[in-house]
Amino acid sequence: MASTSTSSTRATAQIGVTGLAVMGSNLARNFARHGHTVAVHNRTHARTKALVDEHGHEGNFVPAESAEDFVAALQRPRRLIVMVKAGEATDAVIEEFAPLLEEGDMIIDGGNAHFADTRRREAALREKGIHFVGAGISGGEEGALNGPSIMPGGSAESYAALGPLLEDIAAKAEDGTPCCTHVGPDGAGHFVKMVHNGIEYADMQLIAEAYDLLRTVGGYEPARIAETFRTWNTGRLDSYLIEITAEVLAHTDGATGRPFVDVVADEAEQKGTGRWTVQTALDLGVPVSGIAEAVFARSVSGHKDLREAARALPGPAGEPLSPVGAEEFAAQVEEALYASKVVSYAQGWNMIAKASAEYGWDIDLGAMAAIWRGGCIIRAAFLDRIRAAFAADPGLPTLLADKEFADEVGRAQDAWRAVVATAVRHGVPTPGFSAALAYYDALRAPRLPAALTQGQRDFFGAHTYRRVDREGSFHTHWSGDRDEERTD
Ligand code: NBP
Repeated sequence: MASTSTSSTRATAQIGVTGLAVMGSNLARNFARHGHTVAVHNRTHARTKALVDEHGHEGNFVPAESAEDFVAALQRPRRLIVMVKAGEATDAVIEEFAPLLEEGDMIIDGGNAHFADTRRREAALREKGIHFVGAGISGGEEGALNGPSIMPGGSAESYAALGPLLEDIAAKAEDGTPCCTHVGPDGAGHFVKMVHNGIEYADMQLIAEAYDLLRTVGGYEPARIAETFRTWNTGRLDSYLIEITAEVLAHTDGATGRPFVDVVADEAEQKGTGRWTVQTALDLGVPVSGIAEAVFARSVSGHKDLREAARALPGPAGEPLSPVGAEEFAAQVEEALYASKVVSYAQGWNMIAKASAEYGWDIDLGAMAAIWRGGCIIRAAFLDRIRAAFAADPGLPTLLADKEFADEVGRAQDAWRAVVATAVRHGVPTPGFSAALAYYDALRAPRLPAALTQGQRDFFGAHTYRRVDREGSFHTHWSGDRDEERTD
C-alpha cells in the first residue's frame, strides 16, 4: 500500500515520523496498524526503504526521501514526530524542518531529551508560531509497536490536535483508558519521563537487592528465586519488572548450562536519565535518596578499579540461613521490598510536584500514575492505588501520608528493619533498602540532628539559626557565649 513520494506529493498523511531506527519505525508501524496514514522519513533513506519493504503491508505508509517531500505529505496542521538520537541530532532535525513548516504545525520530539532542552526548543519555536511538543515515550521497542505510555508536554492547543492520535496508539490500562495524557506546558512531558526513568532505576535496584539477599543470606539458587518472584508477582508487587526479573533468573546460559545471571559481568551500565533525575532533584532541593542510591549502585558496580583495590577488606563470616529460616526471611524481604518501593515512588512524586510548582506546569499527579499503569517499564498494579490516593487528596504532601500506604508501610517496618539489619550483619550491600528506611525514619522523627548541624554552621560560618521558641534569625557569639538576634 506504500506509495512512492515525489515533489508533487499530496498531503495524505495524518502524522509523520522522521528517524526510523528501532523506536521510530515501530512507532510508525503502530500508527499504520491503527489505520492512520503515516509519512516516513530518515536521514539515511535505506532505513525508510527497509521499513516500507518489510512492513508496507501493515498499513498506509508514505515514504519520503527528502525533507520537502516529507513535509508536503502531511495534512495540516502538520504533526511531525522526531525519533532521532537525543541531543545534537534533535537540534539538527529541527533546524532542517522548521523552515519548511507553517504556523500551527507541530514538531513532536519523542526522544529522551533533557527537559531543559525541550523548554529551550519550545520557546524558540513558539516565536515562529510552531508548536513544539516534548513527548516522553516509554516501553522500549515493544511498547512503541504495541502501545507505549506517552507523556506529551507542550501547549494545550497542540494536544487538542495531537492527543487523539497519540491516545489511539498508546497502551490501554486495565480499565481501558489510554496511557497518554497532556502532562503540562513546555518541558513537563520530558520532565515526568525523566522521573519515570529515575523511579525505574530505583525499582530495579531494589529488586536486585532482594535477589542478592535471597541468594547470599537465604541460600536460594536463581531458579528458586525466580519462583519466589513469580509468587510475589501475584500479589501487591505485581509489575512488569518483577515479571521479567523472574524470566531472567529462570534463564539458563546455552553455552555453559549455568544460570544466565552467573555468566553476566556484574557491571551495570546507564544511559543517563537516572543521573539527570538526581542532578535535577538536587537543583530542586527534593530528596530522592532511593533513586540516587540506585544510580550510585550502578556506578560502584562499574568501578572495577575500586572494587579490585578493596577486594581483600574483611567482611563478616555470615552463613546462609537454614531452609526454615530462609522461608521466613523471604517473606520479610517481600515486606522490605514493598516498603522501599513505596518510598521511592513517594520521592519521585514529590519531585514532580515540586517541578510542577516551580515551572507553573499544574501537573495532575494522579494522572501520571494513571498513564504509567500500562505500556511503560514501571507498569504495575500498584500504580492504580497511587492514582486513587491523589484522586482522594490532590494535595497529598507525600504518598507516605496516604492512609492505606501508611498502614502498609507501618506494618512492614519490623520486617524491613530485620532485613536491613540482617544485610548489614552478613555484609550484603543494600543501599536502596537502607536509604529508604532511613528516609522513612527521618520523616517520622520528632527531632532531627539537623539542629546540631545548624549550630555547627553558626559556629564556623556565622550562618545563623532559627529557634524553636521564637521567630527570627539568631547568631551566637561563640567566644563570648552570647546570643544575638539577626534580622537580615
Ligand atoms: P537512536 O537513538 O539509535 O538514533 C538513531 C536515529 O537517529 C537514526 O534514525 C539516525 O539516522 C538518526 N540520526 C542521528 Br544518530 N543523527 C542524526 C542527524 N544529525 N540528523 C538526522 N537524523 C539523525 O534510535 P532509537 O534507539 O530508535 O531511539 C530514538 C529516540 O527514542 C532516542 O532519543 C532514544 O533516547 C529514545 N528512546 C529510546 C528507547 C529505546 O528503548 N531504544 C525508549 C524510549 C525512548 P540514520 O539512520 O541516518 O543514522
